[in-house]
Order: sequence, then structure tokens, then C-alpha cells
Amino acid sequence: MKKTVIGVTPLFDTEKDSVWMLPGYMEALTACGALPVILPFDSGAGTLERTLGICDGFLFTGGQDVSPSLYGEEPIPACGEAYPPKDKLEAELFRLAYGADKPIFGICRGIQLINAVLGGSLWQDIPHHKMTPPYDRVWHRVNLNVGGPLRELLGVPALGVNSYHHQGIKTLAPSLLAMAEAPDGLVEAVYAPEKRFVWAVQWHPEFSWRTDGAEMKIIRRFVEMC
Ligand SMILES: [Mn+2]
Repeated sequence: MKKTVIGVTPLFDTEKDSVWMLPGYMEALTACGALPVILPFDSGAGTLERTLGICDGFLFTGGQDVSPSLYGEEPIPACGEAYPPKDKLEAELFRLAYGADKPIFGICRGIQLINAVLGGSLWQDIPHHKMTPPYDRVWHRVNLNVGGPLRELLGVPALGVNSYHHQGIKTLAPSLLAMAEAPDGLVEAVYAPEKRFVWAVQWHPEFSWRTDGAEMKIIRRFVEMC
């Protein structure tokens, strides 16, 4: 059987000057039968077009804060450091993949990046959403919106999720709909109703998929749609 190839956007450690990856992304995709491939930061001529041809779907990973310039703001002091090559790669790759209606899944920074590129904005610093390790624990509830595909997939009205983020969606992009919200009103999962599969979550299934069947279902649905 031909394996589904998932392009995974790279992480970068500026202190070690090193490309790196959280094993959870790779292991969860592998456990669902996919072949995850870590992408390069290069978004030069021809690279992304070829990448689009090779990959059946794309995972937009966590990482540094999205540069506020992507949503037309100046950084406030509490905003974390941006890594411009990741912003550039992910913004360009997302636009191409979204235009081609390729399946896309965003996690943490991924939901923020997708919302910003599609014209939404972000809170640059929010309290109460940054848990301490271990991260495979429930930190808060999210309510799953009636009629949303996440509620349809899981068949429950609410879900316990982990929470390791200090930014989040402020204004939702026009082409996205919320499908899960925290009790404080923060949008924690979105989808693009006009696309085959563009989903993103603010929590971290890469930490909880082994112990939480709902998180595994979400990743499996992404792979199935690729
Ligand atoms: Mn949260």
C-alpha cells in the first residue's frame, strides 16, 4: 500500500543553530500509517511547488511566536521572539497548499499562523493557558461547537485538552469557523468550511495521542483525508 506522505514544517533552535523536531508529531503520524517528512526552510523558486507535488498533506507545527507583522501589529514586550524563516516558509507553503485544497492540520503555533495568514489576528500574550509538564494531562475543557466537524467526529459536547500556549486567536479569519472554544471564550480549534480538510487546534495532540483516544482520532482523520 502506498503510504500517505505528510510534510511537517521544521522547528528551529536559535541557541543551538539547529533544525529539530518533537518526536510526538512524527510518531503520531507514523502510528496512523503515514510517512511524515520534515521539510526544509528553503522556500526558493521551485521548492514549494515540488513539495506540494510530493506531499499529500501538511502539518503546521508549534514553535516561536508568529511575527506580529503577519497580522499588521507591532510586537508588545511580552511577545516572544519570532523566527522569520519559519514565518516565511509557513506563510508561503500555507497559501499554496490552501489554494490547491491540500489537507492541512495546524497545531498550537499552527492554528495561529493559519489564522494570521488568512487575515485574522492574535493575542500576543494571554494568561492561564500555559500548563506545567507533563503535557499529556488535561488542563482545561473545550466545548465543541454544534454543527462543527470536530463535534461530529468525536460525538461528545466537550473535551479535556492540554494547554501550553501564551498566544491565541483574537479575531478569527473570515474564511475560518470556530469548532472548539475554551470556557474563557478563547477559540481553540478552527476549520475552513470551504476546504476539503483544513483543521487546526490550539492544544497539543502530539503530547497526548498515546493516552487520549480523542486526540488519536483527530490525527487519524487528518491522515485519512490526505
Ligand atoms: Mn488553552
